[in-house]
Amino acid sequence: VLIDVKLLTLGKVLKTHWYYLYQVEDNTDIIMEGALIARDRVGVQDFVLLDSHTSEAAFLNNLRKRYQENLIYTYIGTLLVSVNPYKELDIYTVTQMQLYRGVNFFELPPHLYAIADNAYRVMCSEYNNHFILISGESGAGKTEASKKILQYYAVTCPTTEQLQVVRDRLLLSNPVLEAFGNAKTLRNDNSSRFGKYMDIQFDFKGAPVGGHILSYLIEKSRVVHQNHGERNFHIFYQLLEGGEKDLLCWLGLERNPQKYAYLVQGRCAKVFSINDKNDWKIVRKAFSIIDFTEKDLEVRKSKAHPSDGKLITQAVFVSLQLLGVHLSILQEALTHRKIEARSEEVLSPLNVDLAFYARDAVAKAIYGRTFTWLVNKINGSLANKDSTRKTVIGLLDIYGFEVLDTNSFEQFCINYCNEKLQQLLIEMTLKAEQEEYEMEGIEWEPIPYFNNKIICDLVEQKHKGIISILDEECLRPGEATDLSFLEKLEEKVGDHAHFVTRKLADQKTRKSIDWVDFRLLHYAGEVTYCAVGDFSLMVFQVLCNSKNGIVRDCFLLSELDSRRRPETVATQFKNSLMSLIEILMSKEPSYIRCIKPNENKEPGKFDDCLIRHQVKYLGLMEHLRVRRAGFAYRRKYEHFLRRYKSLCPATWPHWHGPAAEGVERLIKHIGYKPEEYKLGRTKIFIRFPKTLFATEDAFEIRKHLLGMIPLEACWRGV
Ligand code: AD9
Ligand code: MG
Repeated sequence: VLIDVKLLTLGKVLKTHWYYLYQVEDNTDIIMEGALIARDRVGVQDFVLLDSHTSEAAFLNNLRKRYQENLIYTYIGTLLVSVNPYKELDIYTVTQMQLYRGVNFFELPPHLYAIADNAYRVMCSEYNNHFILISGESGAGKTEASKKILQYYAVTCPTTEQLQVVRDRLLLSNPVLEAFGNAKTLRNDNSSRFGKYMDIQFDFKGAPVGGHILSYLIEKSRVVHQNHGERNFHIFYQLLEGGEKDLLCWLGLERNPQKYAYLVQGRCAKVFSINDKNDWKIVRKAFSIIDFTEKDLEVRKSKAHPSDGKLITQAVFVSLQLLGVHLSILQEALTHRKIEARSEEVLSPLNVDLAFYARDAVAKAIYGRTFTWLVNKINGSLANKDSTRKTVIGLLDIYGFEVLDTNSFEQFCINYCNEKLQQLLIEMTLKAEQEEYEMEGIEWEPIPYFNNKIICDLVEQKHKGIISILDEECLRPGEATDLSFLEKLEEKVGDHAHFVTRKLADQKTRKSIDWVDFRLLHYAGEVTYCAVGDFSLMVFQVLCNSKNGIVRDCFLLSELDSRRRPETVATQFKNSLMSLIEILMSKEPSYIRCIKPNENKEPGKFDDCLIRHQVKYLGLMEHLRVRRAGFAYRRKYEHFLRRYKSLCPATWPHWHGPAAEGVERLIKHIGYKPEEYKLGRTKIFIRFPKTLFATEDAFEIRKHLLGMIPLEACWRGV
């Protein structure tokens, strides 16, 4: 008997969901139907609960429904999928943070805070280390997510007055690193052009007491070249717009960015969404809190050495002063190269193009090393000096997979990095899954998945991989060319399934084309790389002898000795990635996969094609299949019983025996069939999402009928 249509009683939580709830005297069936209608409208909060088979279409449907209701987060088990809303949502308030604090993972709608809180609580109770890997393509929302997690910890973790300094420094390290390491690109107005791994250290009380940042390969080429519609790093424009008059004068700079060729190649010095002047103020403030001294900020000008009364431009004069080097030495280094001939070093002059190239190389080297210096400086201020044991949560926010029109060495590194992280994720999730079944004594049939190790090997294998081949070529200065590099690649990895050179594609016209690229069939798609490289290591010496302390710190004399047989940038990067993976492997993982909804940075627009591609390459379907092939859900007996005990008279309101027995009684009462579940040593494993789904529904209704919750609080988690 229908007695009332209760739409008016729906509370805030349900406002966005168009529920048709009929309050029917004791007829729970109809209430459940109401919930199903709602589910139809807003999708399920965990893909594992999708009723239909795990098709890509069903997956996308669910994502789209939720996105249109501003529900940007959805789980696949414990992995969080996030779709960039491109608008401010009211879900990051302090009230929201408090809501998620200390609450069981599945009890509230999916959120970054649930992931953050879960890692934190496990860390505190099990005293182990964690990391949160945030991945996704450029503009998908990784950096925003990592900042929000940091804020969550800053607000919700216990702290003391003394520790507030640490907290402020952790938070303010972001604007500084973003000023120097982020830039406007076509894909993202605030694109991170470096990889970042940040450990937040906690003491035994769970208070954040320090931090450490590792940075990966900053995109130096941006310093001297920007594509159309892109900018150089933010800091340059901030300085010109916001820098105090005295400072600019002292640096010999004019306010107008149009004066500087390095800043205006993309023809968009001014960006609508960016307030450079304001950002400069934030960065200045951050500098003072992060403990930069006045000396660091305003290094005394060293004396310039314009030798022989030569006429030089103002720009050269100021550069010499700031770099603290002699004109003649710098000039020589920029316009000559050293050639080793019969164990003698001979200077040979460069032509104009090569000299420009050398100048750009200096600019890039200085910027890259200053960035590293900056990170070290920040680390100094975040360091916790007391030696008591700490646990950490690491946040990994790395540049996303990138396919540009022209893909150079930097894209090669970025994509290789994504390939490695994808592998880590596959291995760790599958491994964890299998280990868990084993530990719990549950039978488990491994499911097939594409292991991208084959691509990682193609890049990194000793002697045979692309990086090794590159290294070999770099050891033959003068002889090696882009073409010889490609020929070597062709010879050594030409028949690899994931490698194609242009030669194969353009066999007939080979003579008439610039044969300078090769293609890799990445996990995420095919990318053509241009093999024009820069392997030069000049000018280092000059900068080691600078009179400017920071420049000297950046170019250490001691490095010169080891430069005889230098490690190439590629090898350095490979090694730094290897140690990153090692760091991560030793910790408990949580994953956030970010998705970019459209190419126009537009709120509310869900571009099916673009999103399908990401779902594919992020491996989300595989992840879901792995989750579903085994058991969709597993819960510790204690947790399962605590949540559902009201569904069985034997366990309600109290169960005094062992939790495992309680669960057995409970599921017998609610009618689980043998094929629906398995009982492990400490957990119950539920095979089908539907089973848990029905239990959840029954639970909500039961809670309402028991008068424990008002109707409007039902299905808040749907
Ligand atoms: V890149 O690989 O560094 O180029 P990210 O880091 O994945 O990229 P970012 O976090 O910078 O992307 O997000 C891009 C923009 O999307 C931000 O500047 C915001 O304007 C917008 N964004 C991202 N996440 C959110 C969010 N949760 N709420 C509102 C968001 N806006
Ligand atoms: Mg970013």
